Amino acid sequence: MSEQKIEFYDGPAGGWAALKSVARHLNEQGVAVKGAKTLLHANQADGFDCPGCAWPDRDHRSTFEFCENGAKAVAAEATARRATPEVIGARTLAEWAEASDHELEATGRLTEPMVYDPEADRYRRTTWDEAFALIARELQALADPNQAIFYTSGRTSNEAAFLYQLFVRQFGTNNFPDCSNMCHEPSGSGLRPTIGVGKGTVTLQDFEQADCVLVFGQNPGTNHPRMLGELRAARKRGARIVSFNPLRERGLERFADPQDKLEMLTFGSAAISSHYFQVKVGGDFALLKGMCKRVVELDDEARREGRAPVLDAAFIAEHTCGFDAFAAELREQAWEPLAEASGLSRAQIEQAADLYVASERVIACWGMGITQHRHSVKTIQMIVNLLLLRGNLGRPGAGACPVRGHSNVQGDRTMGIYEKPAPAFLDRLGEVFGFEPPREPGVDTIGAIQAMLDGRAKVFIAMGGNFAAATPDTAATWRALRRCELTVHITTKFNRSHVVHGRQALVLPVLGRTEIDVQAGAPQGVTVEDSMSMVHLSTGMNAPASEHLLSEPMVVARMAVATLGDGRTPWLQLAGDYAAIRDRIEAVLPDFAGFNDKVSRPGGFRLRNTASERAWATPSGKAEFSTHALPTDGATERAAERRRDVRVFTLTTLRSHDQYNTTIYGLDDRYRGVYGHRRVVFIHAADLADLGMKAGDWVDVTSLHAGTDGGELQERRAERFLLVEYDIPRGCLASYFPETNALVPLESFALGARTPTSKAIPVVLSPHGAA
Ligand SMILES: Nc1nc2c(c(=O)[nH]1)N[C@H]1C(S)=C(S)[C@@H](COP(=O)(O)OP(=O)(O)OC[C@H]3O[C@@H](n4cnc5c(=O)[nH]c(N)nc54)[C@H](O)[C@@H]3O)O[C@H]1N2
Ligand SMILES: Nc1nc2c(c(=O)[nH]1)N[C@H]1C(S)=C(S)[C@@H](COP(=O)(O)OP(=O)(O)OC[C@H]3O[C@@H](n4cnc5c(=O)[nH]c(N)nc54)[C@H](O)[C@@H]3O)O[C@H]1N2
Ligand SMILES: [Mo]
Repeated sequence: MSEQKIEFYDGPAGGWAALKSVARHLNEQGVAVKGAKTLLHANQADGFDCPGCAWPDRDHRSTFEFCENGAKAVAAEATARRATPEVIGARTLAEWAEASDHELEATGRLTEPMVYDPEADRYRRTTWDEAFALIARELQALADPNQAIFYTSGRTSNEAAFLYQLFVRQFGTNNFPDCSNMCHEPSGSGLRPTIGVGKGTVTLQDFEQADCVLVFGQNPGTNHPRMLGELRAARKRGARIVSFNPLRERGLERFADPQDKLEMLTFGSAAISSHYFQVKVGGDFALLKGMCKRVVELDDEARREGRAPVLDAAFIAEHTCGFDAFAAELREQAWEPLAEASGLSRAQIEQAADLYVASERVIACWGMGITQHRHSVKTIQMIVNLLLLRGNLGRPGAGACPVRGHSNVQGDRTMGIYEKPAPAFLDRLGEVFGFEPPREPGVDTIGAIQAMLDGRAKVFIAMGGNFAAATPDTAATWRALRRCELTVHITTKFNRSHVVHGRQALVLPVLGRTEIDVQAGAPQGVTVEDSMSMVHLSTGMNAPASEHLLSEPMVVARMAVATLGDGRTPWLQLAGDYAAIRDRIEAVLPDFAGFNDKVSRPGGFRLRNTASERAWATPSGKAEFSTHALPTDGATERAAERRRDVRVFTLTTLRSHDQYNTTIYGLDDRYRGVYGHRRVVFIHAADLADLGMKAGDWVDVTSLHAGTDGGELQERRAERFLLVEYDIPRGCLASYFPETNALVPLESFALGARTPTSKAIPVVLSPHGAA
């Protein structure tokens, strides 16, 4: 455990500090030797896909791409610690409920299937046969298949995901909430209607050619460290890197690449961002609209003065529709409200737009700072508008780059893990497997919580993830899970979701991606799709953590056989040979033609992306400009109107450097200067002074939710947070998730995507313990 302190960090991201941190984590996990060997196989042609994030690999044959947080993810899976039934059964669940997420994670890898024993209030060892029999019994007992919910987290491989959705649809429901609902859902919802694909359009080669990269609401130093290598190379070539983030993030400022021997030996580092705009939390829509307005105005001016046009008029005419209405509305839009809502001055917005206009080839990247807002879909469409204005889509060095989180979250969606599947996909699935798939849309994450809360759903099965900790409105989610007849977790590590359980509960341990997976005597590889639509093979090389582990495809196959019988689909045969699963994937999804062959080549292949070819799969056959008025329904403003007696802030929730979503590796957040703490609130010095508080004070945080319908003001509370002075705009606060999830109202989500608004929560601070 590290010493507790708050200390400004002025070193670069990466560098020696990153190597030191990896060494410490490897030691703590007891994998110093084995772990180091494992790391050398991450993201190589014959190795496994790094479970750390969905950023693509430069070249699957290149020497090991070092990444501190990838190394931590690998070490966490390769840990020498074992959470045996004896270790877990040594405490009652009432006792485990007192343990922190960090302690649950530290128990190590699960080794055997366990079932909840209500009399003893403990988990105890069970057999796989008994576990599958229990699942089958409970599923068969349901009056309606829609009473069961099947969650997926984004580490699940294509093969496991494909079998899983097939089983669940044969069972009869589209109830597929997934982590994407809390993550990049708005990116798909925003992109599909405007450019015809719900995915990013760029590849790594585009990063080599871009002369400007815009980074909105993303912290790559922690969450996508390998992306810093691309940004650094671009910067060294002279490209502009323009960051838009309320917080000063060290990883967006300076980076020392551990791959670069000279840089390491000389303690050198490279600047990342050439420009940094500290937009206010939730201010991106206004900022982007202002940038678009400026681009249109510059073009108007250039035309008046007979200079070269600023817009790509030929592209707009040939490839887009809706431009005239869009431009007309922008010309009418006043500057003042844009400046006010973005937290930037008009001059700053104009400067950002001028940088955009001065660049020939522009990539726009974005992360959770954009997606987890009420108006995230419109904001993403405003990013598309900005790109369309100068033809920055579907040509080299330019495009849209939503940076995905989980390493196969994009692939899971491609495989059909989706509560609103396309009819054409269901038609093909039904044809290939000879059944009639359910057509009624299923529940998403918020819908699943509501269905469990009001008793419509009774069985909850999770393929990975940590539903109890990742979801909003912790109190409501826990009530929901506890109302279930049965909760089942297919998992590698013990976590909160196993402690907050249904009347009956199973914890089923599976192989991780770094482990050798032998089926029918032959080692198997799985496939994954990264953020840039590259599909490639991943083969584990460590011995399994326990002899009792099953692979994820095998768990699905055996659930299916137990529940449905094996008449229609040769479940066990498919789970015994993943190449056979890939053949079925190819039969259902035309983009996977020649799947086994293509994926056997080093580096794999890229799925077709129509937008990157300037073929627009939209109803109009063109890329669409979207005209959106500046929203006037701010949650913070609404709450402030109802509570004029207190100062209402906007809280955004983020990841620290030592966590992987709900997995807490350690208690440090090195780049933000926080050591030994997780319960912190970052706040501007002047706001501290206004409140009559000081850094180091402990506060309670209360969120205020005023619905748009004028109903009762809801309050939710999270207690005991340390105030940390930080370079963040006034009126904005930041804190870590999942500790703050209790504050996110279930009813507050992105319009058009239903992603919880965990990046903009209206809150008030009070001294800790005060009434
Ligand atoms: N090591 C590690 N890697 C990870 C993960 C992890 O937990 N740990 N998680 C994985 C997953 S699932 C995902 S989705 C990604 C997440 O990667 P990110 O998208 O980087 O996620 P966050 O940490 O939530 O940080 C979002 C950034 O947005 C900024 N921000 C907050 N609010 C706003 C806003 O209103 N506007 C703007 N412009 N910026 C804002 C924050 O200051 C922060 O820098 O990372 C993946 N990779
Ligand atoms: N307030 C707030 N809430 C958020 C966010 C936020 O920024 N703020 N971010 C949201 C985002 S972007 C996401 S993606 C979600 C994440 O939601 P989830 O994906 O549900 O959560 P994770 O923490 O990634 O899941 C970790 C667990 O997965 C299991 N696991 C790990 N590897 C494997 C494997 O190989 N196989 C199996 N079967 N299980 C495995 C382990 O038990 C581990 O404890 O959280 C969301 N919640
Ligand atoms: Mo995510």
